[in-house]
Amino acid sequence: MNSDHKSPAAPCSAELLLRLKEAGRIVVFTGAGISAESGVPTFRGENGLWKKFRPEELANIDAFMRNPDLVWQWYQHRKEVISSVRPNAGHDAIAAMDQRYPSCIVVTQNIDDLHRRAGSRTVHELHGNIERNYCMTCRRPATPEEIAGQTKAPLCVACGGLVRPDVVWFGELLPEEEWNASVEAATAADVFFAVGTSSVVYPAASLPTDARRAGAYLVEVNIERTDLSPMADEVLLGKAGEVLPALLAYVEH
Ligand code: BJW
Repeated sequence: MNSDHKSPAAPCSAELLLRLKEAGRIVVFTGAGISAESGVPTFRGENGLWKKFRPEELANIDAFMRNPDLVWQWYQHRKEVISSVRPNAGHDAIAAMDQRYPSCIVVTQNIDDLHRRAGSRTVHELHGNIERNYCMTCRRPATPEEIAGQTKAPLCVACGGLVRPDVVWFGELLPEEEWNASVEAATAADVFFAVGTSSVVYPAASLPTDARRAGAYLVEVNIERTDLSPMADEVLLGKAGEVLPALLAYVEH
């Protein structure tokens, strides 16, 4: 049932081709790997360039309270990286699925907005967005002008509280609406793609198996096998920016 697809002649199995030709509802669940080819480092793995810092060390509230400026600077640096890059062929192929299918919902763990920039219309961001910031005390959103050029964690102009990035750190709840919409989409999907994620961070990592249990055909796209691979119906090994465009072209030929 589970197969790693590596045939040079066809980018996927006959089963997946048929499923994709007949599918109405596609869900594409993405992680840092989808943005790697744009030049955004991943968190983990061989080329996980944030490995200088383990995400568990910086992406949590205790780290921020202990050293707000360090965590703030990490996010400012990443924001600069993100604003200097463009969506890649993987993001573009996913955006093209919006035209091909009655429903194509993107559920992303990424905070980089590259799916929307590529043109995907329905994007649920499970871990927030690096462009937004808010006051930890009064929860007022900080405007881009208020935080522009701040090299230290800024204080809220309304109440003096500490301003933090609007992202989800370890131990924090995911945004309820985005999470509920993602579970609903996953459990209604005909085909569910898990693209460029190590599938180790929960509860997001439960979506692929929830989808499969509810009847979706589960396809993993990754440069290497992960903990999810044994549960997938099909594993397409390769770069998302190569695998996804080839797959789409094959379905449309
Ligand atoms: C390519 C490629 C190419 C490369 N093409 N592929 C159940 C069991 C165990 C633990 C828990 C559990 N439930 C909750 C937990 C605790 C915790 C957790 O999961 N811990 C685990 C690490 C053990 N989860 C949480 O704390 C979550 N909250 C929560 O559960 O709340 C309830 C609660 C409340 C109170 C107490 C307890 C529970 C919140 C998790 C928040 C995660 N936040 C981060 C930071 C976001 C902001 C930011 O970006 O800074 O999210 S951490 C980081 O990991 C980030 C990512 O979104 C997330 C996932 O990483 P991702 O995207 O998979 O990236 P990588 O780098 O890991 O993988 C990249 C992959 O791409 C690799 O596989 C490569 O091979 C591949 N790749 N190039 C295709 N070109």
